[in-house]
Amino acid sequence: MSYVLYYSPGTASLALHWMLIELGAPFEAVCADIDKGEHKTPEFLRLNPAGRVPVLIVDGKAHAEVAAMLMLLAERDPERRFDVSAGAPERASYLQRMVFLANTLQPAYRDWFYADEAAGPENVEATMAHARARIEGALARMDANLADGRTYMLGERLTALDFLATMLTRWSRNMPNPATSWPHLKAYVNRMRAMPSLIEVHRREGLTDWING
Ligand SMILES: N[C@@H](CCC(=O)N[C@@H](CS)C(=O)NCC(=O)O)C(=O)O
Repeated sequence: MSYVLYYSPGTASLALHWMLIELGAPFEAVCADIDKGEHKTPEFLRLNPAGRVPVLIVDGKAHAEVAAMLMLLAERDPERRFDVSAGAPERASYLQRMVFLANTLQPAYRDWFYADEAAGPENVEATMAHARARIEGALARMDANLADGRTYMLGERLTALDFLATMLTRWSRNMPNPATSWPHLKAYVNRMRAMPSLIEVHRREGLTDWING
């Protein structure tokens, strides 16, 4: 079971890159640097017509969408270490939170980082203000979820949800209110940042900020 991951440093591919390392799964990492436009080449567009990273090759077929691929990798792991299977008591929370991150928090970041996309270059300021409010609202919800003292997003077990959640907290690092402004999220982020596999993915992607606090 070998995978190929097309990634660009520090982007939406990081969660998958990190999970592949943590799983110890055999994989090849191919850099498609978005700063160099390598995600818009005809070869890359054949893999993902949307021209976005990540792309994960599974059994010879290309797939996109980081949240979906995290869940897929988790369920394909023979030991299902980070999976929350159908029928598990936390299954509904797992699905709800994964989808919340993927379709509420992540698109708000898209508006923050690609602020001319939603309403044109003349509305960048307003787009960013709205995006910031949505991001902060979502981070506040994540913080509230951790207020009962749980170690991970779903409780005491690391799941696919944590790979997505942690990556998305990282994206706020240069914002006026980074995720670490919320006390429970700060403690969570610090726990996750101590994971050797998260440190390792930063090393492999050549990233030095955020991981050291
Ligand atoms: N919905 C996609 C979004 C992926 C995405 O937006 N990737 C960004 C990097 S974080 C990208 O490829 N940006 C380059 C571009 O849009 O041109 C996912 O969750 O995988």
